[in-house]
Amino acid sequence: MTKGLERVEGSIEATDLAELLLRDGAVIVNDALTPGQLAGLNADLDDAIAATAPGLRNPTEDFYVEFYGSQTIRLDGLPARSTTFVELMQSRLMTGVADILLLPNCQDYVLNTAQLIQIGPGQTAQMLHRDEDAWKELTGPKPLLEVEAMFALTDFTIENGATQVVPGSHLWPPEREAEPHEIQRAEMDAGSALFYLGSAVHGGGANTTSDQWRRGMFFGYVVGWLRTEENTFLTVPIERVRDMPERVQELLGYKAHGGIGVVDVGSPMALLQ
Ligand SMILES: O=C(O)CCC(=O)C(=O)O
Ligand SMILES: [Fe+2]
Repeated sequence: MTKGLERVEGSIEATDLAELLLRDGAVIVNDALTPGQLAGLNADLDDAIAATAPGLRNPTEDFYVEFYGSQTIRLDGLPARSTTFVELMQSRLMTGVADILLLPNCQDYVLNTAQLIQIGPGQTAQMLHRDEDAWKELTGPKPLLEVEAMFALTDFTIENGATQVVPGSHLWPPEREAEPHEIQRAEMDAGSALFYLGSAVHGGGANTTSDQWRRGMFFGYVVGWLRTEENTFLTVPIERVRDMPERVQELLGYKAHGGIGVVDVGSPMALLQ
């Protein structure tokens, strides 16, 4: 039987939300943003969105051109772009569920990525995926790595690309694919959010309108050990790296690993040219 997508109010306790996430893998939280936070995020990001063309600028692999969408505007670096985003990083529900679900698996968690995702008219549906597949080399039993939320900054509708999500799929074996009837859509009003686990199957929806943009902002926390021992991006100034051999630049982490280690959702090598 098809499993529906649970909806709760923004006043829910983090412990209850974490329990629902463990049960379903994904839950809609109504009014996850205050009206001030919704307006703040949109205002902080409006100019950058207006100045950004759809599609990737420096894709790390051809695969990501299609995966991230040629009719979709994506922006990262959100902590530097939006003071409202910085406030949200400490929001009760995000830190609450991350404390409960990730701290058993790490000393502390870190921001994995935050992206403004504005799906434009004509964008086809994104391939369904699990965000934790970014680390697909980790096979076999693994702890939960990531908790995330997609915040609707405009209303999310079936027509404009509301996120596709498969409740219960976080418990599936990695090879199981969703049947069409198992896919739910995260229709929600601006200010609401889809909370989900990195192990839950989901993807952006198709935008079949001719004139609407679906604006969403998602961010996730991952276990803090998913990184290198030395933080060479801070110990070695980028001006010095520019003068180093290309192979050394790659070895210092400026070569993305598929979708990991990206800047502007693309290759950091572009910063060295
Ligand atoms: O835009 C969406 O609704 C989901 C996007 C997504 O899942 C992703 O880019 O990983
Ligand atoms: Fe995703």
